Amino acid sequence: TRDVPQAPPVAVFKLTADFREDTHPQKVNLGVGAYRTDDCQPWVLPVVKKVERLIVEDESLNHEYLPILGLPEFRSAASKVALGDDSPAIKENRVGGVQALGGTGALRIGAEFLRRWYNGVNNAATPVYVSAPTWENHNGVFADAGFKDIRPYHYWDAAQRGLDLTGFLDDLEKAPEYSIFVLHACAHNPTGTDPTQEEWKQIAEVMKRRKLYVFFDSAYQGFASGSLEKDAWAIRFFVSEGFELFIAQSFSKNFGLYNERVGNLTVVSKDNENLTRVLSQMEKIVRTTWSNPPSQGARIVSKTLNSPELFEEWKGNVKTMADRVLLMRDQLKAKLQALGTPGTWDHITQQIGMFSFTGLTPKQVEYMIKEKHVYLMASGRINMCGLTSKNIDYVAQSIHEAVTKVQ
Ligand SMILES: Cc1ncc(COP(=O)(O)O)c(C=O)c1O
Ligand SMILES: *[C@@H]1O[C@H](CO)[C@@H](O)[C@H](O)[C@H]1NC(C)=O
Ligand SMILES: CC(=O)N[C@H]1CO[C@H](CO)[C@@H](O)[C@@H]1O
Repeated sequence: TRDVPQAPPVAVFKLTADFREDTHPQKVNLGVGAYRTDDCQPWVLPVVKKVERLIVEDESLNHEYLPILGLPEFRSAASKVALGDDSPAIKENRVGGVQALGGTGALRIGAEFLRRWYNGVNNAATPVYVSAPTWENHNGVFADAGFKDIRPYHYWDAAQRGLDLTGFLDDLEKAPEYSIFVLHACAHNPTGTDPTQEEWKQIAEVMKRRKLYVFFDSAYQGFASGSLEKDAWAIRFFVSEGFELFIAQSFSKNFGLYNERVGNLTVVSKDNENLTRVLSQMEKIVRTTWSNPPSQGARIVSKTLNSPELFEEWKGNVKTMADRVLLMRDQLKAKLQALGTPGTWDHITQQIGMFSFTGLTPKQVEYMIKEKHVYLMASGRINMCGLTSKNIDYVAQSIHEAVTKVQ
């Protein structure tokens, strides 16, 4: 083991560790990607508490192994969150789900499948495109699944603080046929900037014409707008356009089940026969990866989704979280404008989901951390849920100082 180099820490967890050690009374953590209440506390969704009690009382449940592909009622949950109740693809029996360990696990087994089987066998050389910037784990997940050619595609226009649609479309046009594109289904992490419906249509048109593969990452459904339907618009549009695709669904954020590792890899195939073969290979991959998935989180999610009353209650809980984020966006923008902080701050309310890409430079971020004890990612990304009615004035004042004092 003398030759094992020390790996660098994962930036976002390192930031939280530094925050914990900070003893300043006004310190604020805007780093971590998890929901916080207005008292800065993690939130157990009331519907989750209720279902957990039902599970404890349910004498029919046990701790036997689950099937390799997951809890059957989770894999087929009646409400069909991502695709919608009336999805023709579901009626045509060409959609299947694989329970996975969080969104990350769904990405990983999907990537593993594509490397083994997509477009012929052993596709290590197929280009995989991820947005610039993206959730940093996308690179690692596809690299560890064996892909050798991972490339960025244009996404963020720093000058305009918005989507670089021209660059994005251009990269789609130029990518080799059959390249794989990882698309954020909604609430893009870290920029909070999504294509509009018109822009998605243009993206889909090029992807279809150029025979590019769509891998949706859906980690924030419900968080962007408060509506599950609205946030699934892009996914449902691509499916209606006849794409074969994967969707890595995470229930970490919208159920607040971060540590239970609940995810779903949705496979949309051309027909049922093809789906069956794909799932048979998925079973092989899962068997050697985690063998059988854990049950508690999947039970909570499927019990909630399969009961009309609990489902309604859950949607209300999701909206509570989304609305708090929207309120913090309005207030942060208003406070910066009231302070006369140089620059425009409209992007704070134009961006959606948990994160905002503030536009603060690495030097300004350093000032925020060192001088103001406000912790955020070096990219300038902040978690809107880290803001509360108690700390928002302090944060706005700190941003104002950073922008006016540091270039
Ligand atoms: C874009 C994106 N994809 C996937 C994930 C992973 O979610 P999970 O915790 O369910 O693995 C995250 C979590 O931060 C994310 O931001
Ligand atoms: C998992 O994916 C399958 C296929 O899309 C779907 O039928 C099922 O409802 C999904 N499960 C959950 C919990 O969303
Ligand atoms: C539409 C499509 O891709 N269908 C495929 C399903 O599987 C059969 C059998 O391998 C193929 O011939 C089809 O092309």
